[in-house]
Amino acid sequence: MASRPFAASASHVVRAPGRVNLIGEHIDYCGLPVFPMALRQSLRFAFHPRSDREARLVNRDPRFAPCAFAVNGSIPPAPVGDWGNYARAAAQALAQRFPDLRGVDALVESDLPIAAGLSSSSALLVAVALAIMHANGVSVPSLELMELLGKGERYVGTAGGGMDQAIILGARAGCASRIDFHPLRLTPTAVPADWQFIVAWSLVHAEKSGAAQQAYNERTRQCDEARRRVAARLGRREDISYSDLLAAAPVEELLEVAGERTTLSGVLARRFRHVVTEGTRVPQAQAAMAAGDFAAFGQLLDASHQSLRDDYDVSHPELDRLVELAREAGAEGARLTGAGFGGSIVALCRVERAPEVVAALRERFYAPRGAADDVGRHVFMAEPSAGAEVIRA
Ligand code: NG1
Repeated sequence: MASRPFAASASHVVRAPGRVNLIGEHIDYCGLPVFPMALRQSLRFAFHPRSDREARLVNRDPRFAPCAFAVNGSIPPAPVGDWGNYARAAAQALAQRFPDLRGVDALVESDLPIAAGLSSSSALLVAVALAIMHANGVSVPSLELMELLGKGERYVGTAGGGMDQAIILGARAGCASRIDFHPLRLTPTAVPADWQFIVAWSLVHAEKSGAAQQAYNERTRQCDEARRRVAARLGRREDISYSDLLAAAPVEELLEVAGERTTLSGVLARRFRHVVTEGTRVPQAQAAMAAGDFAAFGQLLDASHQSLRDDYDVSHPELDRLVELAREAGAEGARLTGAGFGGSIVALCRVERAPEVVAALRERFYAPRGAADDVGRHVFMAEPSAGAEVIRA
């Protein structure tokens, strides 16, 4: 008997958005606040419950082969880089909390660019978790679920912070959200109607399950080491957090101590400087948005990019070029967004100025690289959107 097309038999669909981080880059794993928003672009996960433990996922994108595994508390991973590991990560995290979960059959489709620094992988992880919970009639309070999935994603080998899972689950339409950690808290701020954030892809894939993973994890270790050494030099407890360090001493004093050769090597001092300066930019950016202070927000974006490029070494010449061109075309500020090493930039301009900025990027960045015809896919207006939800198919 011919089986019905899957989309027709799915009972529910999870919509899980991507995200663009406006500011607060590479500091979520240091426990410092970040300021992202969710995008309209999203992953859709059509599913129906199975009666056994199997999870079977088919992706409409032919680059991703079907994936199947049994939902339990210890799921063997597929080889590094396999997309299905994000699904396994979600299933394992939930199964460790709820025994005897049934699986789902699912069809995945997405209009989120892959490896572009916009969290397509965390969107999949969140979608799988919401689908499995729905299929089993179980729930986890929202903040707890964000934390559970933030830790759960480490299954794939990246020592990530919790920003992506938190914003994908907790975003509010029309707003960016400041996310604080320990304890986790989301504070939405309305994006002013005449501000336009533009996202532009550098054409360089930033595969965080590939080469960039090592570089990413190395940054997390360096931040930890720098924090411990500065704490020791200040006579503080070794396990003091970055937020407590920032509350204990003015940034200038922290930077002075970190800059002493006996405290930190050159590289660690630069990593430390990025973390503490970025940590102070986030509340300033949130206040600037709340006050509608466009120029101040733009300056903070520029300062963040410089710090990520010069102190944190996570930029790429193509990201730097895009930032430069966006600024020359009239953007008020621009920076790389997400983990870097490729991926995308985010630029801020007035709504009416956006077409000019896009036209300039097309002519000066994409055309010389033979990608002018695809500008519609590579550049888009970021619309602050709501978090993930389960809807009836
Ligand atoms: P992306 O851009 O999705 O690779 C990663 C981390 C975030 C955060 C940013 C840098 C994961 C799932 N995501 O995001 O937690 O550290 O880099 O700010 O590890």
